[in-house]
Amino acid sequence: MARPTALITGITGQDGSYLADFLLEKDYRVVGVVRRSSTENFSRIEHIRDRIELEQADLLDQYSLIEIVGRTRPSEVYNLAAMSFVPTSWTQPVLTAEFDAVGVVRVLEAIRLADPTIRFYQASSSEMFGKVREVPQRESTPFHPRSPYGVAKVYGHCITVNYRESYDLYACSGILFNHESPRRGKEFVTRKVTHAVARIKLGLASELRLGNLDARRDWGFAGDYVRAMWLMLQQKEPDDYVVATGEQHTVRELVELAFEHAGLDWREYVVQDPALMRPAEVDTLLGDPSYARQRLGWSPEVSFPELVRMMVDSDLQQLRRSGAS
Ligand code: NAP
Ligand code: G4F
Repeated sequence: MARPTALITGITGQDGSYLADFLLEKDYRVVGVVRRSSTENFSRIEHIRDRIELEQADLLDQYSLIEIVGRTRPSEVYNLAAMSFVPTSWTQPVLTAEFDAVGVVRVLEAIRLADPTIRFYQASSSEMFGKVREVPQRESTPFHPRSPYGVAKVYGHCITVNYRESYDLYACSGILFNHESPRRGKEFVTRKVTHAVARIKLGLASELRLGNLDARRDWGFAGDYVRAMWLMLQQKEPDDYVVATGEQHTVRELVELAFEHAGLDWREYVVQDPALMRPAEVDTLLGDPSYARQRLGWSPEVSFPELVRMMVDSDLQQLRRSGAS
């Protein structure tokens, strides 16, 4: 049998890089979509650069997507590309809507025109639940987004469901709760904390400024979550799934664990900064992954303390290797 081809938008991001690793292990031909930039940043996929194909296209450009889907003939398309940092969505709301909302329908249109048998995964988000209507959140929980990012993701989710119902596409929306890793961007709170802990430990910094320490999140490991994405596209029928650990922690707990792992007392270093508070916060997120467990046989393998320790250790190692201490 010929190798299946997967096309990944957002391959240079955290999830794209883990998904590419995972699909290569399964002997897929992996085609990654990258947008043109004056300086390449392929650091997350450097280790697999010679095993994947990279193609230039942009979620803002309909023709580039039609051309790439038509030419590379994938059997699966994973749409992971997005402006993914919630605070930026208040300063660039129109761009966020273009990437994260209209971008999804551009990819769906490319599939519909090139080959409607292609299986499609949309990276939806627990941010859609926002001001949560029930605890824990499941597939049927109503949405109440609290940021332009969350609003755009609701459109992406709904248009995916709509194309499934209108055109009979095999289109799935994965409602993923926060997932992290050593490859997480340094602006997100987990990596911001673990990177700062490593810098403080090595004498490179003496303070960490944070916003809301009381926010609660359901944090998992990105390597576990890309497995769920793939499983969604291997079923008989397409559907939408919540992917989460079913466990919740505060930002304060994250901070305590990370500093403790490095033998430091967080109270000596953490400063709360009102400038880092959000105009409308998502106070609490807790997912119910029972449907994914039951239908996909999926469950997370890395616990929250393991995840935090993995990230602190990786940041320490990276800084030491770069000779930073
Ligand atoms: P990430 O690390 O920020 O990666 C985002 C990717 O999107 C990057 O590869 C980026 O490319 C690409 N991108 C952005 N705008 C683009 C455009 N106009 N055209 C083409 N590519 C573009 O995000 P992530 O954490 O891997 O998340 C992956 C997806 O899952 C996103 O859609 C995110 O919203 C969603 N999600 C994430 C989480 C989470 O906790 N991580 C939870 C739920 C949903 P550049 O390298 O060129 O910037
Ligand atoms: O790490 P965060 O920036 O992630 P957030 O906003 O939950 O969004 C992430 O998860 C979503 C899934 O629910 C994804 F869709 C989205 O793309 C992204 O991956 O913030 C987590 C919490 C927030 O409540 C924030 O207010 O941490 C709080 N926080 C406190 N101090 C901080 C900080 N967040 C950041 N980024 N920086 C701080 O200094």
